[in-house]
Amino acid sequence: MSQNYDDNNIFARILRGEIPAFKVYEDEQTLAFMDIMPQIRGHVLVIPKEAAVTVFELSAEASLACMQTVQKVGKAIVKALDAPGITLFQQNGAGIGQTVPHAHFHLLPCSVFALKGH
Ligand code: DGP
Repeated sequence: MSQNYDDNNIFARILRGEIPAFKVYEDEQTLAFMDIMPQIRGHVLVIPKEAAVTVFELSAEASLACMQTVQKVGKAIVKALDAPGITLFQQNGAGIGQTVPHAHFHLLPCSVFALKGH
């Protein structure tokens, strides 16, 4: 478990089934679900089951598992929405805007420049 990991963060609670989420994919090491505050229709989050606040603490195995899930889910989003592609981004550190202290990857079926705030 990474240092300073808060076991009660919202994604840890989703992983334990304490809070509902619209799940789109799950395997032994990862979970993908719809973002509750989508930047655009089809905004999905991929998270590791491993307890890590940022990617800096993520093990090599969990990192690989996350990327494999990003590939699977990203392709499925493109197909389902007939999207032109996927923007993949993720934030590490509350100081730059990470709001949930469990590592996560955002998948968005649009250009990053089409997002709110740009
Ligand atoms: P970030 O700002 O990069 O830490 O992104 C956190 C994302 O998590 C943000 O887009 C909103 C989403 N989110 C926060 N709470 C919940 C929740 O309870 N359920 C779901 N599905 N998404 C959440």
